[in-house]
Amino acid sequence: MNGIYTALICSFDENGKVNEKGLREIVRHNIDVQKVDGLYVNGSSGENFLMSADQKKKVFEIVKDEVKDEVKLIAQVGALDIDEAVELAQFATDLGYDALSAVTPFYYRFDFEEVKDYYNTILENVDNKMIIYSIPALTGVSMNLEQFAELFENEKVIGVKFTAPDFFLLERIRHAFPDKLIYSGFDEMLLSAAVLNVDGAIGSTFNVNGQRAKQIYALAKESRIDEAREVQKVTNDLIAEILANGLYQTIKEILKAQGVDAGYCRKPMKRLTEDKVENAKAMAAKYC
Ligand code: HMN
Repeated sequence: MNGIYTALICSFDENGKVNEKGLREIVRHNIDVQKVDGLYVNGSSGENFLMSADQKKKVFEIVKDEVKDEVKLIAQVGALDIDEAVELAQFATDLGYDALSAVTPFYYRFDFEEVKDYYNTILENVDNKMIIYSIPALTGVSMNLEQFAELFENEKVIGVKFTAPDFFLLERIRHAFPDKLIYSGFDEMLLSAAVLNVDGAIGSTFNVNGQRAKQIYALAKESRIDEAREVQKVTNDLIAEILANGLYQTIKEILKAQGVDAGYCRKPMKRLTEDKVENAKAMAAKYC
């Protein structure tokens, strides 16, 4: 399960419906052009929290059907409705997804006992492995080393997608849990995380910059840090432009400029203005 995983974006039509043809093209682009090791499906970048349960299932089905066993697949099933999370976990497991992931439950400021119970409840009901999805900036849920240790006591919890700029905590988790999988979640910090010996990374910008992410990761593993820093520099030039222009919309426009039918984002995410679409085309020409 090591390596570079794209946090897959999803193609929606003008009315917010899943565009199956476009989604298949995005999957193919990631496998054939970006050559990533796996896909993280229905994460933040897939607009998971803007979709109905039926739409999420449709995405799981289409992606698995397109991928077959070409690359590894992780299904993000976290939902505030715990019954839905269990149902999605069972659904993705039956489809053959290699592992599950679930965002920490958010919005109601759950205490740690509640967070732990959420993961254990999902895992009691499904025969699959779990990667904790920790993204404090969006969920407001921060966990310390002892709390990660408690979650890791469940043998089915095999790792964490660590999307935080806290390299002290990342190093402590790596040191304490050499056998758990740690995936770096911020693409702009990939090199720093790779130096701390993470097992891989999961990121949105890999949809358009996966090849460079693979280079950074491989160079860091070979301790070729100066070369890795050069690739991270170009990567961060691109990421800075993407973030300034609108994250997911710009990734979609960059893909469209390369002939991939990446569609639109779901409301309330807004459309890019014409100027910003032109900016994205320029990024495609310059970086892709
Ligand atoms: C997902 O769940 O879709 C991703 O794994 C999330 C991932 O960590 C991304 N975070 C967000 O989009 C909030 C990053 O790839 C991020 O987009 C990138 O580092 C740019 O800041």
